[in-house]
Amino acid sequence: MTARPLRSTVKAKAKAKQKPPAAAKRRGKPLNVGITCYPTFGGSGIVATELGRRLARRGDQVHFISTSLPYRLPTFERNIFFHEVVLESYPLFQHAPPLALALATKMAEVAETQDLDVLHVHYAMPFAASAFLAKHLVAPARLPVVTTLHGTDITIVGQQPALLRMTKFTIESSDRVTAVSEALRTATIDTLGVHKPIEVIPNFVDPEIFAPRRHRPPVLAPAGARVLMHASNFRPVKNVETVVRIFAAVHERMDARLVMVGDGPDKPRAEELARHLGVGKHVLFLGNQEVMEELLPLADLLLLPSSTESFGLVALEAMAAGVPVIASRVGGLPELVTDGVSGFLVEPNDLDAFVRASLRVLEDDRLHRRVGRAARARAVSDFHVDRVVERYRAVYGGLCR
Ligand code: GMT
Repeated sequence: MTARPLRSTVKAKAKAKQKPPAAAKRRGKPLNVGITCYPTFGGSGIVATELGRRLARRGDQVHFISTSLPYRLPTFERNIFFHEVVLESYPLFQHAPPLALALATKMAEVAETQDLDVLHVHYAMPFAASAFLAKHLVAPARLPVVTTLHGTDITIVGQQPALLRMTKFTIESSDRVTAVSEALRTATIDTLGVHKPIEVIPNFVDPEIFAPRRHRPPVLAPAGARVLMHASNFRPVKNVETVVRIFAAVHERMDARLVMVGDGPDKPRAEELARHLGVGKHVLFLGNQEVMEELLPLADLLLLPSSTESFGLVALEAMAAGVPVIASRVGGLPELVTDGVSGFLVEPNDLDAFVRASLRVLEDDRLHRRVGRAARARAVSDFHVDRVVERYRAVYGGLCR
């Protein structure tokens, strides 16, 4: 087996199984959970990784099955194991090695060798298809599959004519389906015609980790300058050029810096636009960063002018850090941000409205403080990691005999 345990030997694992920690015992029998996600930067991978880490901490054994170590997964943590899917190339494969098949093979292998109670895939394509195949590979043994829909797997990728039918079929073949927002649940039913109950389990944040900072060292901007921030994968749906335009307009009125976190296809255009608008030297492109919990509290404002966004995990993380968010009124964002209370919602292409909302909150300290506090309160009360992880755990529990 090519599994790479992150920790421990078979002996330690057997011991953990025999003697669950007291807390886990109170919460029911520890489970063996397989998790598949995209290992690269991106909200779905973060959610899957943080979920797995929490499950492991409460006593479950968590097996990540992926092509590489998910980026937020530490290399050594109790009860967590990593099983690498190795993709072999071959001259006949004109496009790419068949990931879905290699993944299905590895899922089945891990299910059998690790006695998985449940396999949880994050992002429908192609993971729900791989899980479907794995389930059949291990039959007559049981392998309950949970599929969590994250967003573009439904709103963009899953709707491509070449994939639509398979997306719908594999979602419907999952034992349980969850979506990260009500908006995504509705989109799945409306656009794919999925006939299957979909439970909404929102994304989550640990408010101990993402928290406001009382003192903010002037590392991203000189003292006195306001910091506007954006973090994404710089894909067209994120409208990163709009972020730069909003900033340029704000910068005309006050000393400010724009911090752009992440990487992706639209980054060069955003850099070029910043130069073109004459604000190049006030915009910091940081690339992908692992420590969002250290960066976000340094911001005065988070901008998220996406044209579609099923949830907007970075908005939630900013809210937990007490940072007001100005986001598009699209997808699941209204389920997170209450306009004028815990942030601001603006029509996606209304640049003037984004600028007005930004100036309003940056020029009014009392409003800024009030919205920041309300944002944090909302994140803690409705999206606390402990509560959400228990909801996933309940889904698994309902599937395990
Ligand atoms: O395509 C993306 O934007 C990446 C995708 C992902 O896999 O991280 O993001 C989606 O899932 C996140 C986690 O649930 C959500 O917070 C994002 O809103 C969602 N992206 C979109 O809907 C555009």
